Amino acid sequence: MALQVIAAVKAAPGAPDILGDCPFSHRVLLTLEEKKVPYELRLINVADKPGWFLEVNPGGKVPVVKFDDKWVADSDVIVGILEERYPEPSFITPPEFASVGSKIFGAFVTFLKSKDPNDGSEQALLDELKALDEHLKAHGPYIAGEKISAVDFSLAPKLFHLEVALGHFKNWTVPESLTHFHNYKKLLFSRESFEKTKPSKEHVIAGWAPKVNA
Ligand SMILES: N[C@@H](CCC(=O)N[C@@H](CS)C(=O)NCC(=O)O)C(=O)O
Ligand SMILES: *[C@@H]1O[C@H](CO)[C@@H](O)[C@H](O)[C@H]1NC(C)=O
Repeated sequence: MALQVIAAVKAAPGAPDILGDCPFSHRVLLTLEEKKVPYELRLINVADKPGWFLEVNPGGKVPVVKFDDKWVADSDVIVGILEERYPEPSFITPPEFASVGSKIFGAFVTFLKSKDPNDGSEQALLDELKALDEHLKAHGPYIAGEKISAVDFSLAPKLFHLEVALGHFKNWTVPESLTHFHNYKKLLFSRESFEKTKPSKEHVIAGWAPKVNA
């Protein structure tokens, strides 16, 4: 029998007993939930990392997941192992779709931190969102078509951060005209796995505040 899987993920800022606001942690939890892998959850206060956590994971980043007796860092690596060990249901994204939407998170963070409305960062984000909308129009409703896959589980938590943080700090919303994008977002955010593993909006805002105000 396989040993228990343990997922160590970010706790909420200032609330070490509440599930936190790390999109990479969220992605791993979504994959565990969707594959129905039983797991033990451990919340890590990244402002005061416990000794055992730094011992098994000297890099100090969350998420880390314990398989058998080995702790593994990095959500890409973790998701790959989950796919190998728990192949059903398969969430393998066809390689031609694997990088769709991959520039959105970086563009979002640049725009969020920007203090100059004329630096082009809003347009750069809009361009990435439009490209995703067009992709979804041609191939949707998910990135790889009818079937949800790993790339969607990676992107969904990032889109949640984008919506919450830009709404709060910039009173900014994704244009309604990007209808395929909005449909996609609704499909993802309404999944049971997403509802169960998403951070609260307050904690997403608290997580970004120091970076926005830096
Ligand atoms: N490439 C890593 C990124 C993980 C990452 O950046 N984690 C952040 C939280 S979202 C973290 O642990 N930050 C705390 C720190 O670096 O001390 C992954 O995909 O898992
Ligand atoms: C936020 O944006 C909406 C729509 O553009 C506008 O009606 C509202 O006045 C804005 N609120 C603030 C606080 O700027």
